[in-house]
Amino acid sequence: MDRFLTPDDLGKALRRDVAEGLGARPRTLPAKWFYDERGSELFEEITRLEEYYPTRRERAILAARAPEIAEATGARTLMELGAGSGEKTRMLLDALSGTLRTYVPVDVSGDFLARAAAQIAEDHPGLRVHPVVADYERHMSLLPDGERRLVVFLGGTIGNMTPAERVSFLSALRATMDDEDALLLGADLVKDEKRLVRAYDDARGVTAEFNRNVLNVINRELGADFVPERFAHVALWSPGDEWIEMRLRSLEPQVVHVPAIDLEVEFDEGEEVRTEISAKFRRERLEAEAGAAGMTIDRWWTDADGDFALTLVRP
Ligand code: AVJ
Repeated sequence: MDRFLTPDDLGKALRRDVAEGLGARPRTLPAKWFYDERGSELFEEITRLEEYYPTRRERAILAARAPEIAEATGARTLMELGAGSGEKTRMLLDALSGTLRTYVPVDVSGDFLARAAAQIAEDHPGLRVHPVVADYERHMSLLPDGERRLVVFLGGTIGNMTPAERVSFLSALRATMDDEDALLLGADLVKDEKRLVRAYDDARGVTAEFNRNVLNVINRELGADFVPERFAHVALWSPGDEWIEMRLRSLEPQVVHVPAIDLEVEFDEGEEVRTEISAKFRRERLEAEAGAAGMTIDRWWTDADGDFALTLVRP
């Protein structure tokens, strides 16, 4: 297992993000801090909600197109960014079994990676499994290369980045790619606003709990005294940006202390913290961004309803 990120680095990054994000107005927190053990469980639960369509749609596309993906790429190395998609990974590994030699899962959580990698290795004797602990937004140039590499970035997680972040992410990835390499990218698509908002504001309140969980993470890791129930979950569509925004809205005037960074945060009643953006795409936009990063969209597959796209992007 390669490590480009220690638990200590992660702690530092959290302190920096919280100091910057809560120390200024409008208040923001990066979406990546949702995913401690509890947050990852809640996200799994979200993927099973009736309202949350992306996971099911992407899985259906993958099920239909895995043989074509194998045929088009002949991948010998499969590198998965954010290795959290167990079932989808297995579908790809099975479809690529004719050519695949090495599987490289990349994640910020070493514990999670070790468990996932051991399971994959057990289920695929003969496959070389090479887990890498890294933040793909920061360590792209350090990630291992490999012959005929297929990089997969699924789930629509690219939507958590702003347009500028997406282009720098894609450019950094492009710089590591050879002509025979490819990127398999999952992207959620622009659709009816009501369906989009429902997917991020489900009736049972699982997404609300997921959203508030970031406050538990900050309490535990930085000794803060957030009372999550004093914040309401907000999900809204921003038409100009074409993204869903999740926010936490302070239900009352309150002061929160974050001792690890010696920060005191005053919230007005109704003041909001933006906790996530989840951009939704149109084909032209993704083509333009891939183009800006020196790549082209070679294949574009959607589900029957046109809800979600799986695309093969090439240098
Ligand atoms: C895992 C980032 C793709 O943006 O849809 C689910 C996370 N947030 N519900 C998304 C999420 C609220 C999800 N991604």
